[in-house]
Amino acid sequence: MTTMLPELQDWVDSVARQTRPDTIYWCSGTEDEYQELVQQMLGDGTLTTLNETTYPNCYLHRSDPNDVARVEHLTFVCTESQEDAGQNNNWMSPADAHGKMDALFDGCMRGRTMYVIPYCMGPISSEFSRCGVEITDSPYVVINMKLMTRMGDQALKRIEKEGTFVKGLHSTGDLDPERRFIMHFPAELSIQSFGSGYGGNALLGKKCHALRIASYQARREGWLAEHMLIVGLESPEGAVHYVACAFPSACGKTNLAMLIPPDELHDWKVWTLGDDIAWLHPDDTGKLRAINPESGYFGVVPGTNAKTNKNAYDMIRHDAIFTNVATTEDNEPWWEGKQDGKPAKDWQGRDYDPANGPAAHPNSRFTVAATNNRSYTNLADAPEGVPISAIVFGGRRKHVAPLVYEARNWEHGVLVGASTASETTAAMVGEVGVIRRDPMAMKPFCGYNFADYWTHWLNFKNLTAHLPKIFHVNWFRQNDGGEFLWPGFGENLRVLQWIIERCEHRAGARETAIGFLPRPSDLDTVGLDISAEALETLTTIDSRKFRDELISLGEYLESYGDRTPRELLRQQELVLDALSEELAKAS
Ligand code: GTP
Ligand code: SPV
Ligand code: MN
Repeated sequence: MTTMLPELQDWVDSVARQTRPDTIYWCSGTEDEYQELVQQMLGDGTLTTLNETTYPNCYLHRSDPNDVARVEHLTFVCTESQEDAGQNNNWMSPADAHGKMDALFDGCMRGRTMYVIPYCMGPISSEFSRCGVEITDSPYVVINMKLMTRMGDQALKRIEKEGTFVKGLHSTGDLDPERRFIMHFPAELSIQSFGSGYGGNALLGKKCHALRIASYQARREGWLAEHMLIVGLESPEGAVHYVACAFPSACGKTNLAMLIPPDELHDWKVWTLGDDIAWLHPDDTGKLRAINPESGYFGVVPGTNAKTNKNAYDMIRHDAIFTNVATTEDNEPWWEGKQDGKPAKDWQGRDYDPANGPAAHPNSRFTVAATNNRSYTNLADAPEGVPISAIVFGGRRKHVAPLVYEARNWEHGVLVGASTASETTAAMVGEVGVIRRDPMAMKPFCGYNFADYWTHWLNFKNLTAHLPKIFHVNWFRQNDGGEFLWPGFGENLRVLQWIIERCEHRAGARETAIGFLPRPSDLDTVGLDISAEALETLTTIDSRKFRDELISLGEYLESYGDRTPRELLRQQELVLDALSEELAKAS
């Protein structure tokens, strides 16, 4: 096949001249194509079948043991000026990066098939959607893109009509971590990824396009591309709200997006619109509307069970791809926290031995189409998206951060977002459990200077009349014994309920130096198994510790130099002064 769009045809031809594949294959996105690729990969061992009775149409992929997570240290934003990429990104000049990548791509697809994947991020007919074409030599990438994006003929038609698309070039190369780079060229709307076949490194529609490139475009065009889930909630009284939440990788987005109400709140309805990325646009009526650019989930497997997340547990029982999980004697997938069965082979295919560490890799993942999820709503396909009532930031914090608090106003909320910090997780290569700053959960994903990004956020004050309220949550507070104080998962609806009632001006709160916190009595805790002491800890702040946080936040914001918006520093000073006053009063 070919295309009528000369720019696309020329690019495909030039990539083929450079990479020298044996064959070029244009993906149509049909079910037959998916099945043919699966059969081919079962033949060469890239995939294996799982138990066909209990896990129909489910396959296991074991990635190279050196290639199991995103590689932030090898991910670059290549703008002409280093300042435009900002200290939040690794930077390389476009010329140097092209030189390096050209050498790596030279002849790298010899003996392989080159797949051309036209895809659309967002509903095909939405004005908010953006298209791309990924060229890859990995059939595993093709089948993942099929589940995760609107891919194939429909997307190609839109691309040919529009004439613009993001160019993503990917090769697994030889999987040598020394020859692995994920390069972004925002000004060229292009991405080049070499040497990894894993997740966000290789499925270029996801983090590379829908966050890094899209955030850069969004700044120019007046919208936001964010690392946020989108969830719809209907109260027993029939009020419907949509909430967008930004938590860092492996900090609970997928779980919150498909939560099941606890028994006491069974009259609530919950729908999943997205579990990882939201594109937010101001509409004509002054509201912020969100679409999910993806159409599937690439979710963390460990911890998923019938109690924590029954929707996810059930949705991965059929038509799913598993990457790096363990398997049982019966050839079912197995992972830590599954609470059913036991591992026979670990994620590397070795006989399971606890001495080798967890049976499933901590960043093992499932890939499924969004329609597999019982709480899927076809609003996820609505071209106009949904209006957002509240934006929620959060992180994984053992200490300091309370269960929930509300920012005073938009500008303060931007500070709250910028202050987000979290313990690192297995979603990226590196040490786990170290607290790092992760403003708006976008540290690994913002395609430009964070200081300019905060300015852009603050500007929405002038763009949109009815801005969402902004909140901060923490499900991960621990006691001295290392146990979670908050039960989390479905019970998080109790916090969302307070958030929604705040938006409706119905719920009570206590005003503090950092914003509004619920008193224990402001939360619906009927039937909740939690001690009064734990609840008290979760809903109070230690002003001294918070003051230390604010001081360190100030230093962090200042480290971005002149580009840091004055308004953000002013907000930081306001909170710091209020905390100092509180401490003075107390002493
Ligand atoms: P990415 O896909 O990497 O962006 O991650 P995510 O933000 O979607 O995180 P996910 O929902 O997959 O959760 C990651 C881990 O956190 C899983 O092991 C979950 O079981 C656990 N988790 C999620 N929600 C909660 C919660 O409310 N409380 C506790 N204690 N753990 C949670
Ligand atoms: C994340 O790390 O935030 C993910 C997984 O959602 S990946 O697609 O690998 O980026
Ligand atoms: Mn994510």
